[in-house]
Amino acid sequence: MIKSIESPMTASDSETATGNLTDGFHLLIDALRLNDIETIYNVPGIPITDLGRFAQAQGMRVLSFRHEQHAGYAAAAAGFLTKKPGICMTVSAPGFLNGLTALAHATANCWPMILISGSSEREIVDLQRGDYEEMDQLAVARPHCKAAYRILNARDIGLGVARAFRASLSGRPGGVYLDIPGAMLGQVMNAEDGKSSLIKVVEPNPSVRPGTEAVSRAVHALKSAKRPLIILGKGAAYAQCDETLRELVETLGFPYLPMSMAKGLLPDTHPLCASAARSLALKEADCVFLIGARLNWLLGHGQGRAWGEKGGKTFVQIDVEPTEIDSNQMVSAPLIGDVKSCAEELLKFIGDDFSKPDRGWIDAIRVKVDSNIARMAPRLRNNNSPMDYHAALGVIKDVISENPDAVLVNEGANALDLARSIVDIHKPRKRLDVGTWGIMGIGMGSAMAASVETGNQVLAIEGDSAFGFSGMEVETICRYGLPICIVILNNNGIYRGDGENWSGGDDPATTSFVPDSRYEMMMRAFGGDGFYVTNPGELREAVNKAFISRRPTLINAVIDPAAGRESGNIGNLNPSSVVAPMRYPQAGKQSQQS
Ligand code: ADP
Ligand code: TZD
Ligand code: MG
Repeated sequence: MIKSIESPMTASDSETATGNLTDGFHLLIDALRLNDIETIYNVPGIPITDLGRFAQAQGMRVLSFRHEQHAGYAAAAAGFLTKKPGICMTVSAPGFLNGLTALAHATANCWPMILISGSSEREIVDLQRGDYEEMDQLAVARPHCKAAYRILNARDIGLGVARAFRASLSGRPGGVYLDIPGAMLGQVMNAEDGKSSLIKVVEPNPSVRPGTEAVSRAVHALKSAKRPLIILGKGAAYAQCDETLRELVETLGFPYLPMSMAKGLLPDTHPLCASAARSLALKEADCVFLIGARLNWLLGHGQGRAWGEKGGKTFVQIDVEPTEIDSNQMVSAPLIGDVKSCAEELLKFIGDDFSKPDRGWIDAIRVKVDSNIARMAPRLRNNNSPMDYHAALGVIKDVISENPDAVLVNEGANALDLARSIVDIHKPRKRLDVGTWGIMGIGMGSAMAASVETGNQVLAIEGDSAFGFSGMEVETICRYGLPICIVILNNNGIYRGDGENWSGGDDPATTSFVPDSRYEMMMRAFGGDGFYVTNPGELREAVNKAFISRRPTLINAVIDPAAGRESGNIGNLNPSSVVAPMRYPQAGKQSQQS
C-alpha cells in the first residue's frame, strides 16, 4: 500500500494521470536536479530500483555499477572534479555498507559526496524485528561522514537535500549520508505542494575571506623567508582558482612542491617546480607555505629526517578548516579561508615591490632538479627484458605530455609511487589517485567519474593487485563505452611477484598471484580491446591505439616480478622490520629494488 502524508491516495487515482500528484521518488529526483545534479552513480535493488529508472526517465545520467564501493569512489572523485557533491545511490544494509567505505574516503579527502541509501521502516528496525536487509544505517554512517540525515516524509525531501548539500560543500567539504526509508519514497502528495517544498540551495559554498591582520602577518612571514617553499595540496586543486594560484606562486617566485593530486595545478615542468629536488627543498627550506595541504602522514607530520632535524621552520598555512592549523606543527601565520579568497587577499597585499627570494636558493633547487631529471632520463628509456617500471612509465610520461588533457588515474604501491614521481602532469585536476588513506580499489570508479564528468580520455595506471579490487567494473566501462585505457603494470603480485612461502609449504606466498595472468582477456570478454605487451615499444603502440579509438581498452604490461620494492616508497611504515630479517633470512629480499 502506498502511504500518503496529506490524504490517502494511491498511484491509480485519476489525479496521477492528470499529473496533479507526485511522490517521494520524483520529489527526490526533482530536488537533486534543482540543485544541478545530472549524474547518479548507482547499484539498483529494493527499495531504490525505480528511483534509478525514474531518474533516467527524467533525463539524469544514471550509471549502474557492479559493486557499490566503486559507484561510491566514482561519486567521491566526481565531487573532487566538479565542486558539486557526487551522488552515490545504494540499497539498504549490505549495499549501504559497501558504499560507506567510499563515503568515509570522500570525507577523509575533504571531497563533497552524498551517499543516498534506501532503508527499512523505522518501526521494524527500531524494534529489531528482522526486516529484509535491516540495519540502523543512520547510526552506522554518522561516525564516518561529516553529517547524516534521514528523511521520513516526502514533504521534507527539499529540506533533507538542502541540508545534505550545505553540509557536504560548506567549509571543509566532506561526505554526507542521506537515509531514505522505502515507504517514504512511495508517499504521494499534491504536485504543487511538492514543488513548493523543494529548496534551491543558494551559495552552498560561500567564500571565506581572511581578515587583514592575518593577511599582513602572513605576508610578513613570507617576506622574511630566505629559503621559502610552497606546498600545494589537493585542497588547492579542488578550489578551482587555477589562474589566481598561478599568479600568486609566480608573484612570490617561490619554488613549490605539488602533492600528488595537486600536480598540474602549475605544470610539473614549470621552472619553479621543485618535485625532482623534493629532499633538498624540504630539508633546507626555512619557511613552508602550505596551500590546501595538511601536514599529515603524507608530509611526515612536518618533522623528522626529511624535514632536516634542525627544526625551526616557519609555517604559513591556508586552510578553510580552522582546526587544521597547529594539528602537527606550530603555524605562525594561519590564513583561514578558501584558497581563492586567501590568494586574492595576499596578491592585493604583496604589491609589485615584493622582492623575490634569494637567487642562491632558487638556483640550488634548479641545479638539483636538472641533475636528477638528467640522471633519471636513461632509466626511462631502458629496454631491459623483462620490462621494468621505469621503462613502462617512461612511455606513459611521453603519452601524457602529448595528451595533457587526458586524466591519469593511478593506484598500486610501486605502480603508484613511481608513476607519481615519473609522469609529469601539465594541467589542473588531471591526476586522481589513492588519496589520503592510500586506498586500493579507487581505480575503476575514479576512471569512470573522470570520463563521465570531463568527457576526456582517461588513462588508468594500475598495479595488478590494485586493479583486482575493482576489476569487475571493466564490464561497466564496456557497457557505457567509456574512453578508458587501463594499463596494468603486472608484476604477478603485491609489491613483487617473486615472494616465497616462508614455511616452505605449497601455498603461494601471501603477496603472490597466478603468474602471467591474462588480464587483457577480461576486457575482451565484454567487448573491449585487450593487449598483452612485454616491451616499451608494444606498450606505446597499444596506448596509441586506445587513444585513437577511444574504446575501452586493457593493456596487460608484463613487468619483471623482481622489480618492485616492499610497500613501494612507504616500506618504513611496516612495523616488523627489525625482527623479520632475524627470524626469516628471506625477508631482506623484498625491500630491495632491482
Ligand atoms: P594533500 O593530500 O594534497 O596534501 P590534503 O587532503 O591533506 O591535501 O589537504 C587538503 C586541505 O585543503 C584540507 O585541510 C582542507 O580543509 C583544505 N581545503 C579544501 N578545500 C579548500 C578550499 N577551497 N580552500 C581552502 N582550503 C581547502
Ligand atoms: N587494502 C586496501 C583497501 N588498501 C590498501 N592500501 C591495502 C589493502 C594494502 N596495499 C597497499 O597499500 S598497496 C597494495 C596493497 C594490497 C597493492 C600493491 O600491489 P600492486 O602494486 O600490484 O597494486 P605493485 O606495483 O606490485 O607494487
Ligand atoms: Mg603488483
